[in-house]
Amino acid sequence: MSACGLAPLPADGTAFERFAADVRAGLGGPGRKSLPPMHLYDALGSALFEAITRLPEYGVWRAERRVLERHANDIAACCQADTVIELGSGSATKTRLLLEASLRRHPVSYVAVDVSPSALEGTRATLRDLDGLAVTLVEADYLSGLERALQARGNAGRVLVLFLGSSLGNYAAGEASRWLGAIRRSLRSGDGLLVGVDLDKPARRLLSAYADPLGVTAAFNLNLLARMNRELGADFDPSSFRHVARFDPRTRDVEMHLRSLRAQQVHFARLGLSVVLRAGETIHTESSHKYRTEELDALAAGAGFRPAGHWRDDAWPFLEALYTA
Ligand code: AVI
Repeated sequence: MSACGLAPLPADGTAFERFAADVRAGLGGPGRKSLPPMHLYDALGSALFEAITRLPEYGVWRAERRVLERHANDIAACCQADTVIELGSGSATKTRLLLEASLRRHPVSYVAVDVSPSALEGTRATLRDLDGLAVTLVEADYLSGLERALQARGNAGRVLVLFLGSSLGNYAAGEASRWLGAIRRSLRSGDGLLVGVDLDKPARRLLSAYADPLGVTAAFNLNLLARMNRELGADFDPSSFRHVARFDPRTRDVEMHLRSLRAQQVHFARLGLSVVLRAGETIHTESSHKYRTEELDALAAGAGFRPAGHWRDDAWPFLEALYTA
């Protein structure tokens, strides 16, 4: 503990500055309160997300694992990548299936990019015993991590970028196309991009995935308040908020919010910031878009990618799509 009784500042000053700036922008102004979903993933948030992937109601993770269990060999054959760069590697359990299939063909290096050091530790542990795989871990946000990984690629070889787990769904529509454009501009012709997205499905199934009966997703969401207390010196009382999941069939987004159960004022000791919440007011913490296949193809084409393969899970509709730069 430091002299003021707060936990020490995070070692990475830029991560702290980014969190502080996002809180000022998202909670300090007069409009709808909102925080970027990347801040859900501190060490505890990453562990809670791992728990979510094991919930029977959250079909997303298992659907992608089934696709990779069935089709990793075909995907590896289509890509022929020498270097695999994964954005948001998490526990890398599913990635391992693809790396094993690639290593059966030729040597591969793997670069994992994640904002969470604990997630990168999980990546390392999962891949520790994969013979012949050179692993590099990059603790960074996706774009700067991708740039760092590509700087090290040298002249030869083909790169495959992995963006799995429906992480693209956490970007707003305009942001998703800008993001795919940024990836495309950083790649060379012939490189690949493998994207996994959750597909549209009935609201009932989606809502039970994002408001599970055990309350694991609620804890994942409420942990953001606890994180602001720990890192920014805020005085949120998490018991005066409720996790809310809503599905909007027009946008095909599942939205997560934290609803304030009473009128309250929250103070951030480290930011010199006070935030007023009305009873019933919400903080939007995540949108999870549910794609259609043609929608993803159009987005990728708009960014300059050509389609190279589609693999689907039908039990929990999910799409793994390969594109070539
Ligand atoms: C990481 N991301 C794709 C997950 C999703 O489904 O949008 C995060 C998540 N939020 C609630 N449950 C899982």
